[in-house]
Amino acid sequence: MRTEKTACILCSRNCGLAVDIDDGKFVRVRGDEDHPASKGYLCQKAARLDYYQNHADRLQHPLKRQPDGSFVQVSWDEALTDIAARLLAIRKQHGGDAFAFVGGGGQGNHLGGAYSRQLLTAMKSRYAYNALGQEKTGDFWVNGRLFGRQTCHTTEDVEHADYVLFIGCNPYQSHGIPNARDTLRDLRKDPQRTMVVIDPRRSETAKQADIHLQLKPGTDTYLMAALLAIIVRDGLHDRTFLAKHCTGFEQVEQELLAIPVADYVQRADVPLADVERVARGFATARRACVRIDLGIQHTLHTTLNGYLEKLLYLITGNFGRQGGNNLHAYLLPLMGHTDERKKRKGKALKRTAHHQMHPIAGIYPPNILPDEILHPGEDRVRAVFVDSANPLLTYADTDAYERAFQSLELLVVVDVAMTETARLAHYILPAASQFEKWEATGFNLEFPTNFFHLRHPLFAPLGESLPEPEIYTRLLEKMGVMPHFSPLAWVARLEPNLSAHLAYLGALAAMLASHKDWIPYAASLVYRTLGPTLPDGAAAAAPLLPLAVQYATQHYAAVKRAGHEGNRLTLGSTLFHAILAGRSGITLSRHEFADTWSLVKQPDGRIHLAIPEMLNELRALPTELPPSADYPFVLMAGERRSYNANQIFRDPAWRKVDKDGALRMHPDDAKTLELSNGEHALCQSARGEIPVVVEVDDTVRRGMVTLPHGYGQRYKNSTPLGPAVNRLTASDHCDPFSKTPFHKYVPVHIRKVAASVA
Ligand SMILES: Nc1nc2c(c(=O)[nH]1)N[C@H]1C(S)=C(S)[C@@H](COP(=O)(O)OP(=O)(O)OC[C@H]3O[C@@H](n4cnc5c(=O)[nH]c(N)nc54)[C@H](O)[C@@H]3O)O[C@H]1N2
Ligand SMILES: Nc1nc2c(c(=O)[nH]1)N[C@H]1C(S)=C(S)[C@@H](COP(=O)(O)OP(=O)(O)OC[C@H]3O[C@@H](n4cnc5c(=O)[nH]c(N)nc54)[C@H](O)[C@@H]3O)O[C@H]1N2
Ligand code: SF4
Ligand SMILES: [Mo]
Repeated sequence: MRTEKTACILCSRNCGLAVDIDDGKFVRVRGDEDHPASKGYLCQKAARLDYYQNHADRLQHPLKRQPDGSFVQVSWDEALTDIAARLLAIRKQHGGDAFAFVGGGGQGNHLGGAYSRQLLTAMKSRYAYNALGQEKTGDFWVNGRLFGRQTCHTTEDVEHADYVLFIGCNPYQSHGIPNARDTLRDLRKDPQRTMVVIDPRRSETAKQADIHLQLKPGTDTYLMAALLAIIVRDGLHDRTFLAKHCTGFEQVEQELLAIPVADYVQRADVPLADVERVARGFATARRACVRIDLGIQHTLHTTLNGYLEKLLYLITGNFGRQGGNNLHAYLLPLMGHTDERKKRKGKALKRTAHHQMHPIAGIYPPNILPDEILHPGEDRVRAVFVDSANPLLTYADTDAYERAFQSLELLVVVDVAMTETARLAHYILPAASQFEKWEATGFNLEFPTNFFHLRHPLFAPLGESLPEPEIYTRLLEKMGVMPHFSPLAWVARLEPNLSAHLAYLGALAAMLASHKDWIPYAASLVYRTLGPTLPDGAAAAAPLLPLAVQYATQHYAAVKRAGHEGNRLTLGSTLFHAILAGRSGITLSRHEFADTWSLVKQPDGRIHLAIPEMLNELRALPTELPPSADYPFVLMAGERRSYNANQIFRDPAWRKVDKDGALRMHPDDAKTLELSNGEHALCQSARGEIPVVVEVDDTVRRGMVTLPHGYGQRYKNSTPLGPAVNRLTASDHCDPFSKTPFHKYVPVHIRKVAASVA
């Protein structure tokens, strides 16, 4: 038995862990007091991590599908040689647009993404689809217009705010803010601070709130517009801030003053007096911030909601200061910048063949992929790589995904487990688990202090499984896109110290300057050259050297403030060494609040408040349609609860409670349908039907029902365990602009059935 430091991989907080391990198993999981961000915090899910590491669906060998649908074990060499040949043939015959890459990282694994991304360049394709394209791209698009780049991402200083608006998020269960339960408790206990929750369910977070606005599902747009309208009507906006830091306020003000406050509040079905109180309290608080999540991103008017939410903290001047919302720096970039109005290198942005959809932040939305594969045009997508994602359960419209993936000429899945998606693949490539390789995430989204945690392997890779850096580098070598000699071979003789790294970086820059075609493959090049010289087999971490140098250059003073030593030349290498050595994670940088302004990327350094597309949508807001008679309930298809964690666990034994993933329903509705706890029902949408078990629960609004996210796996090839919610969701039920799904607003019909029928 030994104790090791690592981090939790179940949500974006990646809390630091101290784990006792023995014989390939997690024996005990505790919070790591030495982790600079989580400081010993964890939630109940982390204790169950062994169910990720050890279970019956783990993949051990590359598998190739046979014509009869069964899989046979093949060697890595055979698999990668054939995949490379088939990819090259597809590229030659149909061009790069025939290829799409799906996924590339989950809640704990983004290091592999630096490597897998290279495959898109090798295929001459731009089609990167991932989960961010089904939740956050509307938000990224708004950031691009307000702050100048879609990479300008905001964070919220809930810990220091006097007034916090939680809109459509449930941090008690889903986290997303530092040490969520402690932070919420501190907020609740302090009589000087106010916590407001806007949520149609009396969520675990709402139960702790000073004010809960239990609005009708899907009406946040009206409620936020009303809050903003009250603020400008009553002159509570921050004129000094707006004049100094923003442009376009007059246009926004004009639109807001035209909003029929009482009417909008009525649509949201919350008391007007409470809304007035919140508007005033928020706008006059000394320090206030807004935290949002899927409750407004997975529902009607997604992109507009993102705009209104940001206006709340911007027009009140709660930006660029403690306790407000702020921009932050990145070490590993999670997204790019792709402004659909601008031409890139003389060419307009790549639009998809069928939907003519442009990328946002470099990402295409999963809702359109089935159509891009299934449409009859010559320019359809024919080959797909899926990595660290299980679209057959997690993307909207399972039926469409099944048909689309079954029609592909080549589907390759890279995963640690035999998933629903993998079962449709031509090749399944086994990845080493996140505790069997060097890993890290780009969820370093903090400000003013930011952190990074490079995790080291705790166990040997299972069977023949390999880390993604090795899988993709080998594949690129097979495809012949990497240099077939090692131009930096001399680095192997160097000790991994500061001066060697400076010499290496110089040589790398010189080499890439004369071989520009190798630049897109820099991750694998650095992995193959610098990688083997790094201590403890940390080759996969090699691309962090150039990234650390870039970070130290851009945030020099902040990196120094975090205690890293060096000068303009050496600071990046020192930072890289600290990352390699820091088993509990490290503090990357300490910014000052005023630095937020250096992160704003508009040429004039100001925030551009008026976004014409959004103001047009705001002006033309329709009266919401009541749920139809055929589908009288609004289903929240994908709720975060105490025992769900995306698709990271497959063995249902990990759940201590809620084994069925029950449908929550208000007692009055249950009474009308003559349903009681534990009884069976069919939940039917216009798209599909699934069996559910009912849980009568007065925390949901009447007319609303909820099902959890993260169920429906076919563990050991069983029938689906719990609700496979995306059987109910439709590809075209999404935001017209960003194409992100309306998972929190799925009209359904509920019918009681006997257990035998279910
Ligand atoms: N336990 C657990 N935690 C997780 C995950 C997990 O699977 N399990 N997944 C992680 C991931 S990938 C993500 S993206 C985050 C998501 O984290 P959250 O967005 O916080 O989680 P959800 O439960 O999906 O939705 C949040 C809240 O939105 C409310 N809601 C539903 N409809 C509406 C509406 O119309 N308006 C408003 N205002 N609210 C509405 C719900 O009642 C719910 O309380 O969670 C992360 N954390
Ligand atoms: N209806 C509905 N659908 C939803 C949601 C909802 O609320 N409602 N939520 C959405 C949200 S916000 C998200 S983020 C997505 C998440 O859905 P996905 O993006 O599909 O990601 P995950 O569920 O995190 O898991 C993906 C896969 O990664 C595999 N994996 C784990 N570790 C590794 C590794 O080290 N390497 C490799 N190669 N694979 C690994 C797991 O086995 C799993 O199969 O689901 C979305 N789908
Ligand atoms: S699930 Fe999230 S909050 Fe809970 S221990 Fe893991 S990383 Fe921390
Ligand atoms: Mo997510």
